[in-house]
Amino acid sequence: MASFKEIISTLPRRKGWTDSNNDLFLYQGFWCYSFFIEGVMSAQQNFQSQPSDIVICSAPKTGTTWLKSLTFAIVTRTTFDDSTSPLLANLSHDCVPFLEVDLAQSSTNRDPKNPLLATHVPYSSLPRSIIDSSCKIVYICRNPKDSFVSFYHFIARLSASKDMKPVALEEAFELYCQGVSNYGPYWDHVLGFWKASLDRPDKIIFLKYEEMIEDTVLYVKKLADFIGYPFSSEEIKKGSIDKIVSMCSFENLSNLEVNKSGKHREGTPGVIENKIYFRKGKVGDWENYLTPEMAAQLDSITLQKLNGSGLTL
Ligand code: PAP
Repeated sequence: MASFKEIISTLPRRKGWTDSNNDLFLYQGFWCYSFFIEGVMSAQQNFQSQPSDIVICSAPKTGTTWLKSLTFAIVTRTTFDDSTSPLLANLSHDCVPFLEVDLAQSSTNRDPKNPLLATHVPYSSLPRSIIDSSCKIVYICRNPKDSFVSFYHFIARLSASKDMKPVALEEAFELYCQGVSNYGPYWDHVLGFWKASLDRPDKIIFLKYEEMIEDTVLYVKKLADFIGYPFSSEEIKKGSIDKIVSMCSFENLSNLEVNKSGKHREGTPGVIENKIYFRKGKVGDWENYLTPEMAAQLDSITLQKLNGSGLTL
C-alpha cells in the first residue's frame, strides 16, 4: 500500500505563503501543508471518538485560541477557578489536543478527564467516528476579511521567527481569494459546517467570532448549555460566567507571562511562540490593511459563495 507521503506527492500542489519550499497540496477538496495532511489521513484511519467528546472545529484564524480557552474553562470550572485554571500557565492550544497532530496516531493518548479536542479539518473530511458518534461539535467562523488579515500577520510573524520570508500581502490575498490557504477554500470550510449545523442542530453549534465579541456572556451560556455543562442559577448569581469571560478575554490572556514569552510545541520543528496567537483580537482590523478594491473583491466572492445558503459573514 502506498505510504501517506507517496499519496501526497501525487496530489495537485501550489506554492505556500512563504519563500520556503513548503507547498500546499489539494487533499479531498481542501488545500493543506503535507505535515497536516499526513495527520489527517492517519486520524481518518485511526481516530475513535467517544460520545462524551466535544470537538472544537474551525478554519485557522477565526477565533480558535479564544474558543478553546472558553470551552476549557467551562468544562473544568468545578475543578479550577479563575485563579487556579491551567489556562493561566498554559496556552489554550496546550490544554486541548489537536486531532491531526496530537491524536493522529492514536485516540487513546488523551487525558480521560478532558473531553475536548480540536481540529481544522473540514466537515466532510472529519474522521467517520466523529460524524457518526453522538459527540458534540462546536464551530466558529469569522468575517473573511479579518480572517485573511489575521492569517497574513500570523504567517509574517511565524516567518520572521523561522528565517523565512512571507509572500507579499497582495500575493497572499490572491491565493486566499483562489481558496489557496491552509485548510481553504475558507468559504467551503464554513459552508460545510453551516449546512451540517442546519441538518444536525443537536450535534453542531455554529458560532460567529463577531457575535461572540458583541455579547460574550450570552454565547458562553449558550455554549455551556449546548455541550451539556449548563450553568446553574446559583452559578449565574455568583458571576461564574463573567469570571470565565474575563479570564479568557484577549486582554487577560495576551498579558499572561506564558503567552508573552512561552512557546508551543517547544523542541519540535513545529515550535511557535505563544505570542503569535495574540495580535489585536478586534473586529474590522482589515480596514487598516486592505484597499477598498481588495475588500470589495473579497465581499463579492463571499456573497457569491454563500448565495442561497442563508448564511452571511
Ligand atoms: P489558530 O487557528 O492558529 O488557532 P486563531 O486563534 O483562530 O488561530 O486566530 C487568531 C486570532 O484570534 C487573532 O486575531 P487577530 O490577528 O485579528 O488579532 C488573535 O488576536 C485572536 N484572539 C486570540 N485570543 C483571543 C481572545 N482571547 N479573544 C479574542 N480574540 C482572540
